[in-house]
Amino acid sequence: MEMQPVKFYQTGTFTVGNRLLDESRRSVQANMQRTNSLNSGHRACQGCGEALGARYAIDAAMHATDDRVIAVNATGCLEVFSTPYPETSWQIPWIHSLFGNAAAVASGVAAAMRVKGRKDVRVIAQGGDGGTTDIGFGCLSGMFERNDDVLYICYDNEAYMNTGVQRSSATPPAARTATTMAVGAHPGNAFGTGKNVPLIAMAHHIPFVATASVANLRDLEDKVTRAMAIEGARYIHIHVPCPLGWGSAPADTIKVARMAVESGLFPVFEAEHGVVTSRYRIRRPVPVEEYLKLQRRFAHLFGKNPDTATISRIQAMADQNIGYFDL
Ligand SMILES: Cc1ncc(C[n+]2csc(CCOP(=O)(O)OP(=O)(O)O)c2C)c(N)n1
Ligand code: SF4
Repeated sequence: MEMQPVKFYQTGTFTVGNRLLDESRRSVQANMQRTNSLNSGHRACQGCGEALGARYAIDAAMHATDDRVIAVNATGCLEVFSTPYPETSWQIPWIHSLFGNAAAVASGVAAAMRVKGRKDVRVIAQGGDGGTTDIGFGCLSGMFERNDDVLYICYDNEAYMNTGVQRSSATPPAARTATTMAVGAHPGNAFGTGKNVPLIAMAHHIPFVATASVANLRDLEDKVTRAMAIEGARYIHIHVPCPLGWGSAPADTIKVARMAVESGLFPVFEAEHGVVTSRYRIRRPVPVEEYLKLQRRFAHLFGKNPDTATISRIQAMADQNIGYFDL
């Protein structure tokens, strides 16, 4: 019988299994020995980007360290949905800090490990954008400035989701939240506010800063894996859509995340010691409109009389990112 080679298309960047690849090149999730660090049974909403990002990030960290990770978790959705006392979905040594001091607690755990001579144990701090860019910012900056041996991961869902979708300093302009209502002359969150924590982290000249998205889980795993091999302060900022707070369909989480990247609104890059060393170049550019339309938090920009002026201002922000980061 004539044999015909069969082409497999499921080994590319956008797939997660990769069982057809050589073992050394497979994703951590394709490995049957993966930790399942954030196990089933937690209470995250359907399509939660934060649960997905955390699962991939911590499994990759465990894989890279031979399962020697201690995680410190700020208050927020990730902590609340995973650990309804006395139960937990975490399969790793894990400690809940306060809302604002995860970085400081992690610095303390890292110091304790140093005193005990346990160089093999690696420490991760993690929290939402509120716990990172707002209330935890002072502790985080101190951790960077002292170059403490901690990887800090921020899961950026662009608002305080756990307490009912209040604005944070990572909430984008024009977005409707419980505290930036879609009313008045300029509905939603104000333009010209907020802060870019990855750039601020770079300004501390720490060894490694990266942004990542649940749209590209291989890239996320790769960045966490490399970060675990570096000594000193490291920061990874992961864009994680929140269907509940953004008003997007749970099934669209990856699509929404990808459009944030492909529109230029969420630049994916990495930096060492304050210098950008690589960036993801946009493959299929999309206008910001396509991204915004998928989310009810921007619904006031559309309808019978679309707010083209505001949409153009958001497009200008994306264009500025594309120019600045050379995307
Ligand atoms: C000092 C203090 N203030 C307020 C709260 C209430 N609180 C708990 S979680 C949270 C919001 C968390 O938002 P974020 O860090 O963005 O994480 P998300 O829930 O969005 O993942 C707030 C305000 C608290 N626990 N402690
Ligand atoms: S509110 Fe958002 S971040 Fe929180 S569990 Fe639901 S989808 Fe995830």
